[in-house]
Amino acid sequence: MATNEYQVTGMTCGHCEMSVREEVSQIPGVAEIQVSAQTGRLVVSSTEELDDAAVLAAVDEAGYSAVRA
Ligand SMILES: [Cu+2]
Repeated sequence: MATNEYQVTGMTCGHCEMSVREEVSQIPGVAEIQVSAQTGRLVVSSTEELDDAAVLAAVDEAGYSAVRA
Protein backbone atom coordinates (compact mmCIF):
# COMPACT_ATOMS: atom_id res chain seq x y z
CA MET A 1 0.00 0.00 0.00
CA ALA A 2 1.44 3.35 -1.07
CA THR A 3 0.16 6.68 0.19
CA ASN A 4 1.06 9.91 -1.57
CA GLU A 5 0.16 13.46 -0.60
CA TYR A 6 -0.48 16.38 -2.90
CA GLN A 7 -1.35 20.04 -2.58
CA VAL A 8 -4.17 21.13 -4.85
CA THR A 9 -4.92 24.74 -5.73
CA GLY A 10 -8.23 26.10 -6.97
CA MET A 11 -10.74 24.00 -5.02
CA THR A 12 -13.36 26.05 -3.19
CA CYS A 13 -16.19 23.74 -2.16
CA GLY A 14 -17.51 20.20 -1.82
CA HIS A 15 -18.28 20.11 -5.51
CA CYS A 16 -14.63 20.69 -6.31
CA GLU A 17 -13.70 17.88 -3.93
CA MET A 18 -16.09 15.56 -5.75
CA SER A 19 -14.65 16.44 -9.16
CA VAL A 20 -11.12 15.67 -7.98
CA ARG A 21 -12.23 12.48 -6.23
CA GLU A 22 -14.04 11.28 -9.35
CA GLU A 23 -11.02 11.76 -11.64
CA VAL A 24 -8.43 10.38 -9.22
CA SER A 25 -10.60 7.33 -8.45
CA GLN A 26 -10.23 6.27 -12.10
CA ILE A 27 -6.50 5.63 -11.68
CA PRO A 28 -5.86 1.87 -11.50
CA GLY A 29 -4.97 0.65 -8.01
CA VAL A 30 -6.34 3.64 -6.12
CA ALA A 31 -7.96 2.38 -2.94
CA GLU A 32 -8.67 5.47 -0.87
CA ILE A 33 -8.87 9.20 -1.46
CA GLN A 34 -9.00 12.00 1.08
CA VAL A 35 -9.51 15.45 -0.34
CA SER A 36 -10.21 18.78 1.36
CA ALA A 37 -11.12 21.97 -0.44
CA GLN A 38 -10.45 23.86 2.78
CA THR A 39 -6.79 22.83 3.06
CA GLY A 40 -6.16 21.81 -0.55
CA ARG A 41 -4.79 18.54 0.74
CA LEU A 42 -5.18 15.41 -1.36
CA VAL A 43 -4.11 12.07 0.06
CA VAL A 44 -4.23 9.06 -2.24
CA SER A 45 -3.74 5.49 -1.07
CA SER A 46 -3.03 2.86 -3.66
CA THR A 47 -2.60 -0.91 -3.68
CA GLU A 48 0.36 -0.55 -6.05
CA GLU A 49 3.05 2.07 -6.74
CA LEU A 50 1.27 5.27 -7.53
CA ASP A 51 2.41 7.29 -10.52
CA ASP A 52 2.55 10.98 -9.51
CA ALA A 53 2.11 12.02 -13.12
CA ALA A 54 -1.18 10.10 -13.32
CA VAL A 55 -2.50 11.81 -10.18
CA LEU A 56 -1.42 15.26 -11.34
CA ALA A 57 -3.01 14.63 -14.73
CA ALA A 58 -6.26 13.50 -13.08
CA VAL A 59 -6.40 16.65 -10.94
CA ASP A 60 -5.69 18.71 -14.05
CA GLU A 61 -8.51 16.87 -15.84
CA ALA A 62 -10.85 17.90 -13.00
CA GLY A 63 -9.86 21.52 -13.62
CA TYR A 64 -7.35 22.14 -10.81
CA SER A 65 -3.62 21.99 -10.40
CA ALA A 66 -1.61 19.97 -7.92
CA VAL A 67 1.94 19.44 -6.76
CA ARG A 68 3.42 16.56 -4.80
CA ALA A 69 3.44 17.53 -1.10
CU1 LIG B 1 -16.33 23.95 -5.82
